Amino acid sequence: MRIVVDAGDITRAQVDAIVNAANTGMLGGGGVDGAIHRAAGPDLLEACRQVKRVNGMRCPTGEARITPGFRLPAKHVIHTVGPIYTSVPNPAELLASAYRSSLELAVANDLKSLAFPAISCGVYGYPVHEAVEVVRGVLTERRWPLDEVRFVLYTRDVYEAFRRGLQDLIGP
Ligand code: AR6
Repeated sequence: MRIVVDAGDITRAQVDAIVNAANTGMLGGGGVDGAIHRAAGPDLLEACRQVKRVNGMRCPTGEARITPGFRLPAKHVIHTVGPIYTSVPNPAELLASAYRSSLELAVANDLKSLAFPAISCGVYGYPVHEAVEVVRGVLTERRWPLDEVRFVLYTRDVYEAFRRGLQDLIGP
């Protein structure tokens, strides 16, 4: 599996699925979530509304759900919810679970390429250097039967932290 770290806007990524850093209600928001909904068009919101709610949540923290990508170049969106860093006793476990659930859902749907943003590293306040260590752990905990996992990072500091932190895993 090739691991790629790119700077840029994830809504333009040409992969089988892009991952959205959503919230448990899954009806849109700011940051990367807002950008993905704008680029995909209104059908994405409707598809999210159709996702079954359990205990009032469409996607509990650490889990993932899949929808079509509609107007995006990516055929699918995998919505996951990372932890609010200071609101839970076990943020690393929940962040790992968000990445792992997204990868597992991609595999279960026979997808081959996936692009992630820096989940929880925006308004949810996860320190980026700690987040990169969590990402490393999930990427290396098992063999993932995918062709490519890409990280598309929007700000320079986050991009550089991912590049440095995943240096030895990044393919040619
Ligand atoms: N492409 C790639 N990354 C982006 C883009 C983009 N177009 N736009 C922003 N980012 P955030 P969170 C980066 O706040 O911390 C939403 O309101 C951004 O710079 O989007 O998981 C949801 O609805 C940052 O590095 O997600 C939730 O309520 C990273 O994406 C809440 O925010 C994640 O920042 C989730 O918070």
